[in-house]
Amino acid sequence: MLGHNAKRTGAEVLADMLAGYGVTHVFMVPAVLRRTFAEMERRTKIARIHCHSEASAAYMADGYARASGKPGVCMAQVIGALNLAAGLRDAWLAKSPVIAMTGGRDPKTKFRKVYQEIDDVPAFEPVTKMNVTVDDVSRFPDMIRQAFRTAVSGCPGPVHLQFRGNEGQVDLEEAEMEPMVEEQFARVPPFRPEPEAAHVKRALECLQNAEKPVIVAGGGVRASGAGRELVALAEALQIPIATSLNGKDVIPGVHPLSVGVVGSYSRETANRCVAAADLVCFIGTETGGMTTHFWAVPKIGVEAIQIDIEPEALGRNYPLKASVLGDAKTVLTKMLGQIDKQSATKRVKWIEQVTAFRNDYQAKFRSQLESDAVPIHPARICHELTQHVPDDAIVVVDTGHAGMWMGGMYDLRTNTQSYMRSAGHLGWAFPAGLGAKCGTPDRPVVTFTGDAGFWYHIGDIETAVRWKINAVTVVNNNGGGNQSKRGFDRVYGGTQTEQARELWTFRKTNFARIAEEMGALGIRVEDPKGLPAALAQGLAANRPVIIDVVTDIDALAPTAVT
Ligand SMILES: Cc1ncc(C[n+]2csc(CCOP(=O)(O)OP(=O)(O)O)c2C)c(N)n1
Ligand SMILES: [Mg+2]
Repeated sequence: MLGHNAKRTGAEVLADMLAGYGVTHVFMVPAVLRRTFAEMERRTKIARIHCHSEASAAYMADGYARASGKPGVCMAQVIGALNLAAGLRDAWLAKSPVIAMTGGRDPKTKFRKVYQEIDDVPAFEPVTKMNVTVDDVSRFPDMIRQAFRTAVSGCPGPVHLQFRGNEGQVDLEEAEMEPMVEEQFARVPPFRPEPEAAHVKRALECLQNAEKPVIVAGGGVRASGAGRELVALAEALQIPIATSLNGKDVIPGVHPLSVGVVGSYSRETANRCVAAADLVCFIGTETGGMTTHFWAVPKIGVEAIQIDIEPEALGRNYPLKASVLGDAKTVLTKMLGQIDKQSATKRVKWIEQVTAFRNDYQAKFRSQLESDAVPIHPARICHELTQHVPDDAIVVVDTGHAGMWMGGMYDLRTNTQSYMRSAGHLGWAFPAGLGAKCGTPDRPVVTFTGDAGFWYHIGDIETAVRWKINAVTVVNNNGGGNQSKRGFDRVYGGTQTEQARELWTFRKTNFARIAEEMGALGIRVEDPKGLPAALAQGLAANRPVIIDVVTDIDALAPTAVT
């Protein structure tokens, strides 16, 4: 209250509030909010991770958020603001609570061609839930609270605060104000909205009456922490579960009712199961193009029901027989309280068919998964990770081929393992894995990326070494971006010329040696039999580790089955 509070600088208030919300790391390229960084050092234990690009700062904050459930904080001065905005796009697509802070314009000088300055605010509009300017220091307490509240509430997502001054120098000013923290908004989910009883009943009836139902579970189930309830419902009613890429860790892949990831970067078991179903129950998924292979799996017109925390998600792409608005865990718990287990008997045949789909996949892909080929087949890396990643690990995966190989061929073994994937940006995984390790320092983090993906932020090996961020990164190093191979084959009429290969191949590079030069542990693997020992050595190293796996440039991941 004005007149009652001590005078404080914006920097003191911001530092105290970040600490109060439980923020342990912020990710940035200097210089932004300089005084705040000095106050963080004096007043808090927050680690100030200075990285090599604003995009990687945003990806680290995103990885931190997805691993810990707490908002990830990233920052940039005015000239770096759009690099940071670019890095928020993956968080936006994945619905990850990231708080971005930038320096911005001063009303005293704007429109006078200040060095490095443009109006950055509009560029944050498509990638944020809240995009505001903090022009007066007295607004620090309420705007920062609103940023946390917005980032984690409902469907989570990024927010942006632009502070006055190219480096946010408004933090130097003083006002009578108190740091205020609302602990409820320090992590996802702050609320668990209750569904309407009649809607739950109707959806459950649909599930129980179906003979061949399937559940498609997405990132909303993950954000709600509803994996156990989901699996309990599926077991009680004998319903197979497919997931989106974003929801891959809501059920272990080894569970007999798991059919894997459905859609474009998928496993054929899931696509066959979803295509054959007589009822699809979508939970916490936006039913987007990736998860449905552009609405081909399942086809529009299939009988469908949906559970989501966002009203506008319900029925967006598939007309529904029943829709339930609410938190996934709350809805599933209510369903579990009133199920008719007897109804499972009508699904015995369906589960036999689903088991056959599972067995077909294993038989068809075993030779790739267990391949002894040199150069190494990427499927073999997935197989070794399935077997050797620790029970409490977080696996972080890049997009493109990395997303296809791992989405389709890697299996979580336990419900204590986690999986996070790029929502589309090549290069996201390596920094996101570092952020995940900062957010959950007691858990092993294993990142899987292609070499093209790794090149983007390779400089942040040095960041990992400097800050002792001991993640293990496995590089599927085939000397090119070979997901592009099929596309260039097509446009070159079947056979590629040397010039065509210029469009997707690189110089052969030893990433283990580069890692060593930067102070990390580098391990090069050329024979697949060396993979388990390399992983064991990497996981035990207590240092940042790059495992450079030399793979076959001609190996192409299976495409979606429709
Ligand atoms: C920011 C961004 N730019 C471009 C792409 C398109 N893209 C997808 S995969 C890929 C190549 C991937 O190469 P690599 O990481 O080496 O994996 P590989 O296909 O060789 O296994 C490209 C360029 C993308 N997904 N994101
Ligand atoms: Mg590659």
